[in-house]
Amino acid sequence: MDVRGDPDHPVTRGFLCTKVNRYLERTYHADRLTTPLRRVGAKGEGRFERASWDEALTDIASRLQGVIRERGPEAILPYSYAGTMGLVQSSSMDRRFFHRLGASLLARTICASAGTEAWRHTYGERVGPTPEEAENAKLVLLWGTNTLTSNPHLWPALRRAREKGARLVAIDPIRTRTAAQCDEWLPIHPGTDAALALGMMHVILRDGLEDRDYLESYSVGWEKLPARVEEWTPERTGEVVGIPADTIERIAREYANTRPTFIRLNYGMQRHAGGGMAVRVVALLPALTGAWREVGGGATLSTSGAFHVNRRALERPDWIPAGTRTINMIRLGDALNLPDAGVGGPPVSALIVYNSNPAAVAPDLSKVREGLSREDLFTVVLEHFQTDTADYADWVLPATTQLEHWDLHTAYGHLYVTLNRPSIEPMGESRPNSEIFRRLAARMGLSDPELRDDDITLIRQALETDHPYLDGITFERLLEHGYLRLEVPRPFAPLARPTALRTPSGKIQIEAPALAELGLDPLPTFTPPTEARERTSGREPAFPLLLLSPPEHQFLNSTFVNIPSLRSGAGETKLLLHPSEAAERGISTGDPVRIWNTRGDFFARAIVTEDVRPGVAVSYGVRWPRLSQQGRTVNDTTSQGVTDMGEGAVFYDNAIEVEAVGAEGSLMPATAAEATLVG
Ligand SMILES: Nc1nc2c(c(=O)[nH]1)N[C@H]1C(S)=C(S)[C@@H](COP(=O)(O)OP(=O)(O)OC[C@H]3O[C@@H](n4cnc5c(=O)[nH]c(N)nc54)[C@H](O)[C@@H]3O)O[C@H]1N2
Ligand SMILES: Nc1nc2c(c(=O)[nH]1)N[C@H]1C(S)=C(S)[C@@H](COP(=O)(O)OP(=O)(O)OC[C@H]3O[C@@H](n4cnc5c(=O)[nH]c(N)nc54)[C@H](O)[C@@H]3O)O[C@H]1N2
Ligand SMILES: [Mo]
Repeated sequence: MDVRGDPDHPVTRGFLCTKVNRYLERTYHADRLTTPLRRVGAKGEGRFERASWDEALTDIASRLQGVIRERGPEAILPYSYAGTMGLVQSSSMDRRFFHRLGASLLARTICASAGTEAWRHTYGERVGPTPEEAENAKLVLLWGTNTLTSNPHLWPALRRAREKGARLVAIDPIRTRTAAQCDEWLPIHPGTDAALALGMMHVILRDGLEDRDYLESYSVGWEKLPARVEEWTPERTGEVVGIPADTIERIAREYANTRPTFIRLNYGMQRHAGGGMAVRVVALLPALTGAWREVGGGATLSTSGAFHVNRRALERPDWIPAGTRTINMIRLGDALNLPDAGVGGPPVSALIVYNSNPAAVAPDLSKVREGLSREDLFTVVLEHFQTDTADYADWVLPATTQLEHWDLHTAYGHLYVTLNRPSIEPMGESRPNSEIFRRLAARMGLSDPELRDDDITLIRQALETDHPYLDGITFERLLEHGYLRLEVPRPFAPLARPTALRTPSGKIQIEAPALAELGLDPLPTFTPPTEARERTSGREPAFPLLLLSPPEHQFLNSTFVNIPSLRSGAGETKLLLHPSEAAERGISTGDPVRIWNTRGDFFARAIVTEDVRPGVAVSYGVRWPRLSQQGRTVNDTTSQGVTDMGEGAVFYDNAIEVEAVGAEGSLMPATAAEATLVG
């Protein structure tokens, strides 16, 4: 058996990313969970015994019924995110089940909510050029995104653009592998992207390089912009963002004078306190210059707004009891430890985790572990592997992988709907998430027929909609073709002449009055990060370095971290430091270091490099605590703070200090499978 890319696919063109290339190694891994497991040791210890599905479902159903009786249904909290993003296995039967119970709602904010909100206030739904259009661009700004690692299928399009004369510029505090491949690297100070965009707007408006006709026809509030950006001279901007004034001047003029220009903005800038505003201001640049007019011009945060699948039918939000409380997933540490979950109402008494590994991916992990350790918390984890989260479960239930179940996928970088057909039988006794929730619903005596719909029925329901983009996209046609392009115009230039955007004004909102109602500035502005401090500001802060922890090339968030080939590729946890910062602390490449702040600490091996700017430290990846030195990782230092818009995570708004520590053992404990191999 083999896993390969489809050479005819217009976006992937037959190549797979580093991780999915290893999908078989993961699926057939010796550590795959194959039966339900009941905890026999202490929480977190990881000792379990095998049990039957019948025992597991009977016990879980009666425990949940007990919680509902004693505390009410809101004492149950579902916790899920992106383990799989397929609609069936991530947001269908699970939602129906929890909505029918009346469980607490989960605000799924850990990744994209700051940008989503920012875009909603500015442009409405998230659309933009895809790789198929981007190859026409003549200037590409990769703004807070490590394309070669996190979005490699865009890269071939950018290479084709470059062959046709495009210049590629990376705006990133790190010279990532992507920045190293670009024509220019702008080493921006973290959390200051809005300032850079305001500085560029200053130059563009000062020199009369804006597209007046586009602004007048398609936007509101633009006439307030010149006064707003007045103060953002290249000099002032340069001081804030840490880039020379003449570079800002040059980039702004190049941006305004080149056609088409494409900005791929992504998550880097969102993970700071002012992340929403940053996305909004950067995203307005192509409105100012009219870059949206051309094919391949504009900005892409995501294309997910184009997928108008029938989520109402899938998730049944109409079943949610009025007034049900919502818990923000990134505040799990507080939610599990505070008597009213931090939001009012009963304590969380039952936690059901699927498609997520909060004991690794959530911020402020010491709080998360403390909460998961509570003896009066009943925890169920649906998983492929014995993760850190699973170690705290009362029941671990074995789930199927993509190779073993049906699903339907939308996308956030292109416009194709994809059907996922199972190609092998479920491993052992593993079951799809959808099936586990169907069985649990039945065991709890919930009798709605909608709680019995099978996976293919769910796929059909997702596609049942009047939206023209899904016209003619049916299960049968997907069975035949595997994937289908949405019924959108080709080429896709959604904002070339935008006359009916999904914003309150129907236009591009340079001024967004709804933001004022949220206590935010309705006009473009700079919202500084919370923990970032300019070292030049005089007083020496206790935690003078900002720690960035973007995705590792070989891992997918916390997924694949236990796959031997990828583990050896990624190696030990590292900390990248600028030579000036390393010298100040007596740290050399290869030294074991401890990184800490008031929330916690973790260990890494130092790499001294000019690939990061002074004042910044970098540790790639979300690691598994149980496969890390002393069971702690970068997320022991990150905070439960939230962004200005969307209450998103601020993983990179994280001030730390670092010190060399004496020699110690391996920074990389073995997995169970590796331990078995050695003895
Ligand atoms: N290999 C791999 N690919 C992945 C993932 C993975 O874990 N591994 N995760 C997937 C997921 S869930 C997501 S959300 C995406 C994320 O993918 P990206 O959108 O690429 O986001 P990040 O990797 O979080 O950040 C990208 C870059 O932003 C930089 N950055 C940090 N702070 C700032 C800032 O303030 N300003 C600017 N301009 N840049 C900043 C970081 O140094 C980093 O190089 O990737 C997806 N793809
Ligand atoms: N410090 C720091 N922390 C971060 C980030 C960062 O950049 N820095 N990135 C953040 C981002 S962008 C994101 S999206 C989150 C991701 O957070 P999560 O959504 O938790 O992502 P993963 O760790 O990839 O996946 C969680 C688990 O889902 C399981 N899984 C996969 N498929 C299935 C399935 O079909 N059924 C079941 N039951 N389980 C399945 C996998 O085995 C895996 O253990 O992490 C965030 N955390
Ligand atoms: Mo993400």
